[in-house]
Amino acid sequence: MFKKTHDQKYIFEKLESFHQMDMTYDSGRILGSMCTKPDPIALEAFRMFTETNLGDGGLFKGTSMMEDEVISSLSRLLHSSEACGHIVTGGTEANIMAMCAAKYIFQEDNEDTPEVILPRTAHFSFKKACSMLSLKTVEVPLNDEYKIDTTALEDCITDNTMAIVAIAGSTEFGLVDDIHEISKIAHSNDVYLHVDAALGGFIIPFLNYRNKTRLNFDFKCKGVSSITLDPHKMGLAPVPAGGILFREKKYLDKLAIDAPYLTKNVQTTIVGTRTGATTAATWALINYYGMDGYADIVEGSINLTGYTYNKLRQMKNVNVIVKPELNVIAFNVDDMKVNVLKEELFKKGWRVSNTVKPYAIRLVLMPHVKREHIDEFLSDLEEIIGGS
Ligand code: 0PR
Repeated sequence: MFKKTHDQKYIFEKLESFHQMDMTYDSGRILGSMCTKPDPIALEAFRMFTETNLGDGGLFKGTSMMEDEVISSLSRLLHSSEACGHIVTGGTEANIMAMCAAKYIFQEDNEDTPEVILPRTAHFSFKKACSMLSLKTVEVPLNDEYKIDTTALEDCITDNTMAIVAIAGSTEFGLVDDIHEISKIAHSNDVYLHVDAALGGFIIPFLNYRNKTRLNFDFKCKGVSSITLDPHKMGLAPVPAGGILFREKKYLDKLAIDAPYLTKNVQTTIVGTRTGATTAATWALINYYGMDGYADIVEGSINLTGYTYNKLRQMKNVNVIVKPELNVIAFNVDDMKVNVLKEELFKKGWRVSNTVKPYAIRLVLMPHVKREHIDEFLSDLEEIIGGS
């Protein structure tokens, strides 16, 4: 028996008091998060694999096999039969891996500073990636719809262009760039194209499947080299679950590092020791829900987004910035500063986020947000605006 400093009762009471301070998704009050309450089946699977380590995959052969199966499923979801990649910690790590692979490819025949073309709507993880990898950023302008202006894209390409980044579900507005057109430009100029579908990757395929949208964003587009898609966003997996897929194994192989003393002597991830638990959670979710289950979940949130959008548009003095394409809505209010409105909403218990260009309140309607929460939110909003 080891000596203990405190008994279990004390430990768990303390833990409970920390937990009490947290917001919960169940409250329906978190309206600005791209994460959501993990699905029970995912949690069950997660618990089964907490001692696994994909960083030493030879010890955990079943877990490694499971990761391969998850990657194959995601590859098929994104219209490829041979894409390869990993389940990682999130969209940030996935985006850094893509930028890293693109840099190594660029450096095979160019010694100049690599340039990355990206829109200002790109997530700040690209700022991290560009800073860590010493990449120069070139900002491609947006069109009136807050999407990459494809007519301006070709002018941004130089001999030193390392990659173009396009977004399928932008952080601020949930908008999808014209990836079909961008892919054509990337392909004809022989430039690496990374699609950040951290949010949209677990939404768009299911909307397309139900014929609700016809958005081309994946490996069907010939010029797309890699895609980020996160199970811990609309995939309903617990954090930390991101996904990175490369069109061909040769791209992933650029990241290979020898680990000669381990059971698998090569690693192609940034992280060394890494859990298999989120891979198990993702495996369980994909195989449990399949296309129809996910389509139902996604449609629920998209329909609620449509409902909220229509209600907001009917409200006096409310301006919705752009018609939502996925599950994100940004709006502001005449004669009321966004930070004031955010503060008033905060006082009423709502946790919303905001966009910057233009300033607006941002709502992300994840599956934990239900119609009754939205109705209550809208009524509080009405009251705040009425009293302004
Ligand atoms: N790419 C896009 C398009 C994103 O929106 C995000 C994060 C990332 C990449 C990075 O993903 P990770 O955060 O998994 O590394 N988007 C969310 C956001 O900034 C992250 C988030 C999630 C923030 C939940 C707050 C929150 O409560 O809104």
